[in-house]
Amino acid sequence: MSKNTDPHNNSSSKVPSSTNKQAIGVFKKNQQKNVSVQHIFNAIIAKDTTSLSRGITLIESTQQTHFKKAQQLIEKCLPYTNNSIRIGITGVPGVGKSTFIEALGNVLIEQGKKVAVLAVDPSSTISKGSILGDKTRMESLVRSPKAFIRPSPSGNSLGGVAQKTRESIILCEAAGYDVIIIETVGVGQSETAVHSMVDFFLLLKLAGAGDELQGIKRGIIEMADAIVINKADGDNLNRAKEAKNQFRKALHLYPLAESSWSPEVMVCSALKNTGIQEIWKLIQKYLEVTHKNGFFEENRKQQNKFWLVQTIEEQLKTSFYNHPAIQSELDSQIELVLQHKITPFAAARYLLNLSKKS
Ligand SMILES: Nc1nc2c(ncn2[C@@H]2O[C@H](COP(=O)(O)OP(=O)(O)O)[C@@H](O)[C@H]2O)c(=O)[nH]1
Ligand SMILES: [Mg+2]
Repeated sequence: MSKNTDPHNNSSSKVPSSTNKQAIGVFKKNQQKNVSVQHIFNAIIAKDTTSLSRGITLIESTQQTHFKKAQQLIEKCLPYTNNSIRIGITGVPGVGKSTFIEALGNVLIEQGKKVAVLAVDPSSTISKGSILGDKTRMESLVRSPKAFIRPSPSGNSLGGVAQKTRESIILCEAAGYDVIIIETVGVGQSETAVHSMVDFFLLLKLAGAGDELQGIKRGIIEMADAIVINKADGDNLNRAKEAKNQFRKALHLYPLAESSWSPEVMVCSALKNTGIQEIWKLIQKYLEVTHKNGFFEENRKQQNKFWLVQTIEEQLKTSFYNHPAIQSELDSQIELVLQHKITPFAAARYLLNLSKKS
């Protein structure tokens, strides 16, 4: 606590009596704003969602003072983590992710579980929206005291946004959420980022016009623990079943994953609430298999290692580009390279050396 806001600090008693009331008012206001990390932590552990939101806001903040507080908060929460199931959901906009999360979330809540939903949406800065902006699709989850829904943070880089989500998971776990669902749209590398922070990765698809694997990034298929064809209802039901068979055949061509889990293909209707229970059973089966063969634990360890390296790279990049010398020299070096006066490598070396000088 800083000197000015410390109630035990003698200097506060030196405030002239005429301004005493005012000073106390200001003090109270500041105190509200600057709630201590310990206070937020205690409330998070006590399952207070307002404080959980406040903690995540600290994590998402770009202010240096908030950054320090956020790191202290995360450290305090760490011993209370690692006891949730983390599920990643990806798919193109409109495939039904939000509707699906609502349906799955309700199944979990009925079983007495608490569910948190977070989002990694690298496009939200451009669209100024969020994939969770359409909270109407999650109406009953939004209303449930057992669910916590947090829209995507905005940020300049996917790495930054993803890291904040990764840290937010820690707070959600400390607040006692049993299942954490991370939603992402298939933009850029966001699937890779989400894949590296979840235990189970689910790809939502629509039945196409036959050639099911067309237009899917190979990497996503390799990451998926399940492919679920949504909107298997009405006229679409048969096409969805056909698509399922095609995917099943295609998946046989892929080598067995490290988890030794063979990805499953299923159909569901998030809207009509069919097939959702089966998908939850599948996820439980996956957990059983991977707990037994040790992959679950090993995967989380590897993910921690990944985030360590990722964070270093992100921080190095940020501090490099924020370095005053780099900010004043970068453009002229680029110009020299464009004019063929120096090579890109020489320019890079020069700038890197420059950034090392304080
Ligand atoms: N028929 C049908 N429509 C669905 C289903 N799931 C979602 N939708 C509709 O598809 C549209 C997009 O859903 P949404 O959940 O917002 O997709 P997201 O962009 O992937 O989050 C909405 O109009 C939903 O009502 C489904 O299982 N069947
Ligand atoms: Mg959505």
